[in-house]
Amino acid sequence: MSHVEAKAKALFTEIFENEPQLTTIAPGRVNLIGEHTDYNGGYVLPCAINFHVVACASPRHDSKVRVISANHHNEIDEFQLSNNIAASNKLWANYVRGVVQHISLSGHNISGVDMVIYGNVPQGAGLSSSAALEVSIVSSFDQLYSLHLSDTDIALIAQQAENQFVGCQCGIMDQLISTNAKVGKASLIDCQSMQTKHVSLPDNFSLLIVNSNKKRGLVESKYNERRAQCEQAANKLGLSALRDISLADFNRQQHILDPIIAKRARHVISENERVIEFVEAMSHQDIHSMQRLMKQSHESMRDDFEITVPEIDSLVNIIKSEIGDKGGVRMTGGGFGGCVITLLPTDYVDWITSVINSKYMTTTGLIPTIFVCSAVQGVHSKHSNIASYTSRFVS
Ligand code: GAF
Repeated sequence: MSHVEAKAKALFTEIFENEPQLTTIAPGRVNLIGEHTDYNGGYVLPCAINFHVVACASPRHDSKVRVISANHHNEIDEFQLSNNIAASNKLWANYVRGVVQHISLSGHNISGVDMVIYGNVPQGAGLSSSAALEVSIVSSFDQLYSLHLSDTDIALIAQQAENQFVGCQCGIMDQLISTNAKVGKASLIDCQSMQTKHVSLPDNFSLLIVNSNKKRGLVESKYNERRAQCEQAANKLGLSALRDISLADFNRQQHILDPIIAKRARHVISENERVIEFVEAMSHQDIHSMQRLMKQSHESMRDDFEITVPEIDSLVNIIKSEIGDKGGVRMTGGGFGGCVITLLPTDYVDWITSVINSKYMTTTGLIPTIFVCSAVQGVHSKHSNIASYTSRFVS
C-alpha cells in the first residue's frame, strides 16, 4: 500500500470511526506530445504517471455527501445530492460538487457518501491533479452504487463537471487517460472518436518530468481564450473542428484569418500531424525523429500558441543543449508555467538531473523539482468488504 493510500485510509478511519468500504486510486498524467489538440477533436499521446489521488469512501443511506480533503488541512465539505448544487467558496470542493451534480444529472441512482481524499499529484503543475481528483470521485460512486460506467462515461462526467461547474473549458485528454491508461504504455487517443491505442515506450529510455515551479497565473481564462480562438478559426474555415484540415490545406487558406487566430490554428493543425508522426517514429524506436518532433512541438507552443513562459523556455534550452539529439524535451500540459517532459536514455538521468539543478537555479532563481516517472494503469478500486482487488480496465 502506498503512503498516500495509507494516509487517506487512516484519516478516514479516524474521522468516520470505521474503515472505508472502498479505496479508489486515480493517476495524474504527463503528455508526451499533442497539446491543446484534444478540444479540437485531435490526437494526444499521454501516459498516466505514478502520482495519484486516493479517495476512501463508504456509502450512506441518506443524500448527504461529506468529503474531507487531507491536502487542504482536513477541510470538510458537506452538501446534499441534487441536480442543482450550489458552488462552494473552496476551489477543491467545487471539483467534488461538480462531479456529484453531473453524476445526478446523468440520471444515475445514487445516495450520499462519506469520503476522504488525498493525493500526491503536484498541484498547478500541469500534471492533471484536477482530473485525477474528478475521476477518483466519479469512479467511487460508480463502484459503490454499481453504476456500470465505462471508462469513457467516467471521463465525460468528470469533464462536464470541470467545463460546467468549475468553468475550465478543458478537453477530454486528462480524464480519459486517468481512466484507461495501461502499465508501461502511452496512449494515442483520437479525441473525436475517443478510440485509444496503447503504444509501448522506447526501451532503455526514461521519462523525466521537471517542474519549473513557476507559479501559474490566470491559467483558466488564458486557456479558455485559446479554446475560443481555435473555435473561431474552425468557424471561419468552415470546419466543425480544426482536426478536419491538413497543414497543407490550411497553409493555402490561412490568409482569410486574422494573423493571431491563424497562429493559434497553425499550432493545433501542425501538432496533430506531429502526434501521428511521433507514434510512427516511436514504433521504430526512431529517437532522432522523436526528438525533432518534440522540439518542433515546443517551438510551436512558444511561437504560435504562445503558452510557454520564460522559465519553461529556459528549462527546455538547458536540457536541449545538454542532451542534443540523444533525447527529446518540450513543455507538457496546458501551459503558462508547469512542467517539461524529457524522454532520454536512462543512463543520462543522473547526469542531466545534476546539470538542471545547477543551471536552472542560476538562470531563473527558481529551484526545480525533478522526477523520473513510470507509466501506470488507470483508475482502480479496492473493496474492503469483499477483500478483493477490483482492477478496472486491466486486460
Ligand atoms: C489541460 C487540459 F485539461 C487538457 O484538456 C488539454 O487541453 C491540455 O491542457 C493541453 O493539451 O491539461
